[in-house]
Amino acid sequence: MYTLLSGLYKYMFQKDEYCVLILGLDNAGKTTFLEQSKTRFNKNYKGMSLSKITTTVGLNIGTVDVGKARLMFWDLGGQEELQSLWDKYYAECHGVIYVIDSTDEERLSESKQAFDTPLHP
Ligand SMILES: Nc1nc2c(ncn2[C@@H]2O[C@H](COP(=O)(O)OP(=O)(O)O)[C@@H](O)[C@H]2O)c(=O)[nH]1
Ligand SMILES: [Mg+2]
Repeated sequence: MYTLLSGLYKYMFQKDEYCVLILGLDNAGKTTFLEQSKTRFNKNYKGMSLSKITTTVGLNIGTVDVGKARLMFWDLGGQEELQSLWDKYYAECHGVIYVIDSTDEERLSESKQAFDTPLHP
């Protein structure tokens, strides 16, 4: 009976959690994307002003609830030294968002290279 009730409770109230990685070169706009998503989907969240976003050091986690799903966004630093960590997180996540600065043509090939690396560790 307990299992049945707790199962029902979970079904009704618990959200399915999914981890989504946000990858891309440094300065591509990953943190901006995360802040914008939180502002749009979390009713009571007052987004931090976009001009205040500075380089992410380490890991920046943001949670967004969409319907019955809770998305946990992992915004990883894009600096070269941190890229080696990507594949560790990559193995554990449900989805990946890869951010590219389309106006930064000089770094497009660098971005492609970084994109390919964690896919073939
Ligand atoms: N014009 C413009 N600037 C952006 C956009 N997204 C990010 N930026 C700017 O690009 C810079 C780097 O953004 P940030 O989110 O810190 O990049 P991150 O290093 O990938 O987290 C910041 O100065 C942002 O304000 C965008 O869509 N349009
Ligand atoms: Mg950042």
